[in-house]
Amino acid sequence: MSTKETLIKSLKDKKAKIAILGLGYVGLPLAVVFGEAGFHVTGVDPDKRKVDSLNKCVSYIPDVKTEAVEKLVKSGHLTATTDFAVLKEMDAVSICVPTPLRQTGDPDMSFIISAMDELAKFMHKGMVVVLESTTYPGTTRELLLPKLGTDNDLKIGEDWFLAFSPERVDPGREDFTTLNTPKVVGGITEDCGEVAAAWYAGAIQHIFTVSSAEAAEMSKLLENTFRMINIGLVNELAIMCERLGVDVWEVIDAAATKPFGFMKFTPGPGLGGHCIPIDPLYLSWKMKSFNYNARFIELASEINTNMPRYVVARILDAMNDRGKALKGSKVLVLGVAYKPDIDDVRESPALDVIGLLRKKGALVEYHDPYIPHIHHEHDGWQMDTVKDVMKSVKEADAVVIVTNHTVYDYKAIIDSAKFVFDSRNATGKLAKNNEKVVRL
Ligand code: SAJ
Repeated sequence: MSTKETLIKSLKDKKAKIAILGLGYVGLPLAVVFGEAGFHVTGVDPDKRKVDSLNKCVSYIPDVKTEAVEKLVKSGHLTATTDFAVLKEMDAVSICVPTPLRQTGDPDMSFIISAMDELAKFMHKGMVVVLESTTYPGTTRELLLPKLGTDNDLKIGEDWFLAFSPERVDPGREDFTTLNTPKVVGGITEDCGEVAAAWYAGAIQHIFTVSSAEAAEMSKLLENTFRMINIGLVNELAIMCERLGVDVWEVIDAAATKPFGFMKFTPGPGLGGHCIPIDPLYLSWKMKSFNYNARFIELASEINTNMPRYVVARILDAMNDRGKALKGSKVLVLGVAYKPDIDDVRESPALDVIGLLRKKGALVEYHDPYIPHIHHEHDGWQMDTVKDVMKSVKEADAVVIVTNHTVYDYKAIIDSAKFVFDSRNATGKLAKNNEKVVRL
């Protein structure tokens, strides 16, 4: 049997040893899905706290139940280590490390490069490697292929196999998980795609194979660029509707009654999270090397990035209309996580809104049941959440809803507040003909 046939057989028999590099919100769910499918999985992460937690049968990712980890660790289907040397025993390796942006807006490939440099030391014949981290098209072929294969005298598609398969984890979502979300797989060669698909099909319910790693890389960027651009569209619609004196929320609800050919997005104070505001910029960055300017991405990014400033300008106008200067006023910001009902503040527009309000001289406090403390790295300020939200609502000159957590009682907030600016339409019908409430 060829190396490929032997590897596919060991994958189908679940005898192949699996490693997941990076045990975060993507890697840990993937490790559990492979473990529960019957594979023996070794999680590798430089963060000793993560490794120790898992080996003590405790999950640190909300989407992964501790009971699931405990069962796999006790049955021997899941172990964790900080020692990359285990990779020399592995047959299949999935790389799930972060791909943030640098301050300059360029891709930060340092996590992929350090994982790749470690893996390169332990590459051997008969391995399949899959990159899951969202990145610019070409990364798998241009970066991983030479470093992992060529430098180790391993012939791609014969001695070893390399593919890209984008992660589609949506933190907090329960209906679609790693197990049942269709998984796109694209290989450096056709044989690479076949081996990677055979591996993933052993654990994940639906596999969609594309003809190349680049097609798989690009499909992920389309998914998230689609979202970013449509959010930019409705944000600009909010600005236009305000000029026209039209209620943007009513307009969107009306358009959303169309049962086909429309997908509802809602305006807000800006774009947060570690996917949507960042992934599309990997594509526009790559296109610059082809002397191509990805105008849709640049424009949407400009609109979305400007939304915190637009929100503060609207607050300032609304308070002026009520004879109140923003300077010296007490402003309470409700919700700072990047989206409702989660505890993640990465790239949250709330930090920009608070920073701009402070620059206008407002006395700003915040409340968020999920985020006890925030700090603005660039401007250097930090603060703790207020403890008694309704007391702070009563004392504030203005309450600004930035993240519409479902835990808030918006009717009670409106009743107790002097003035509410609602950037998320959290107040909905309560805002209708209510002098106390202004919506984006
Ligand atoms: N946002 C809006 N208006 C919208 C939708 C979102 O302003 O109509 C804002 C959110 O408040 C947030 C940001 O955009 O600040 C991102 O929101 P998101 O719903 O896209 O949430 P994420 O960042 O958790 O996106 C993830 C993505 N998952 C992956 O990239 C693997 C995305 O592809 C998913 O579609 C999305 O979850 C989801 O389905 O909610």
